[in-house]
Amino acid sequence: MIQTHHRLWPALAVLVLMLSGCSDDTPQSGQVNAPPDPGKYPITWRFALEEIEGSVQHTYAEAFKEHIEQISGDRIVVDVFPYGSLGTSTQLTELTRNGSVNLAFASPGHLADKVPETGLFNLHFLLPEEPEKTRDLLKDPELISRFQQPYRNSGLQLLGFISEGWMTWSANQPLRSLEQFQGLRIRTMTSAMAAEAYRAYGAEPVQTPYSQVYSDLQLRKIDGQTNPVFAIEEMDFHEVQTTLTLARASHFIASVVANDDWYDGLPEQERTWLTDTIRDLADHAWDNQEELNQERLEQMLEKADIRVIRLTEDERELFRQASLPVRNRYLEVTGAQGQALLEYVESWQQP
Ligand code: 6CS
Repeated sequence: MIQTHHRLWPALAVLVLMLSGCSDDTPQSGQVNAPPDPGKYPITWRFALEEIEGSVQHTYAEAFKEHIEQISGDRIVVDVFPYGSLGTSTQLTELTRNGSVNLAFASPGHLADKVPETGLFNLHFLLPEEPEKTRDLLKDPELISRFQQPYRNSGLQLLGFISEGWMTWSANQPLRSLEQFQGLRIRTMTSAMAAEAYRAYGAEPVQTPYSQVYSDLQLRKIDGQTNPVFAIEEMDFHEVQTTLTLARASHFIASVVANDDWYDGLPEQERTWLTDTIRDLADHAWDNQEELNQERLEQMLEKADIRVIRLTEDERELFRQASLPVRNRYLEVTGAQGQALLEYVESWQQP
């Protein structure tokens, strides 16, 4: 398992995709907004993932593929590229921006350096406490519409947000208090905002790509990391960590994005297939992450000598207070647009 996570990306595959743009044996979707031409089908949509097979993103992409192929009567064929076949999250965003892939997952933990407003999802204790409210917020058309322009500024069309579950803190010690965070070398996703959230607790964040985390833990270059339970299990981090702290401080949020020119050029029928599919999969995505996280926690407890700690409400409150100044940092980076987004999301916390 480890070797597959840590082998070098096939740089050639990235190069071939970049040079070939979207062309392959099947024609790609039209660049002009014209009625669908029956002669041009089937066409292929490329969908790149930040996670390996069996993950939340992979399960989502497989459901997306099945749904699109079914409603389009196989006119659209979806090629799914799991993590490891094309590149790191940041590279996948680049491949989407330049049109080498049509669709991708882009997590704010990495994306916030490119689309600063998405740093919002790296803030702790911001989303509603009740899971159902967070599920509804992520589907909220108003929220998605408010994020459209920031994504557009980076050549991306935002299609939707999904939660992949609570971020869990893993380390070789419990992380119950701010004292236990002092000087902790914790790996975070690569954006500055992802790191800021943990610097506020006194940690020394180390921003690295996903593929590097296992070996950095194994070599003790870092002391801990943070990810949803399903990811900790499938990336084998439990082999090199002794303790999981369930803090419920933040969710792992991912966005589904498309290349903006490709999206604009889609014939109306194809765009409808796409947007209907994203809408229809929203609840499936939520249920799937809940199931997968629960199942993987049980599996991990069976096979690994790992301790699980759940923070009390009093312990959580101390972290919540320590996290609040990071919101000012977010506002410094995003200005009035960020402020409006922050206020909008905060308004969802009201009972
Ligand atoms: O920690 C990361 O970098 C990654 N974690 C998950 C669960 N998905 C993608 C992301 O790149």
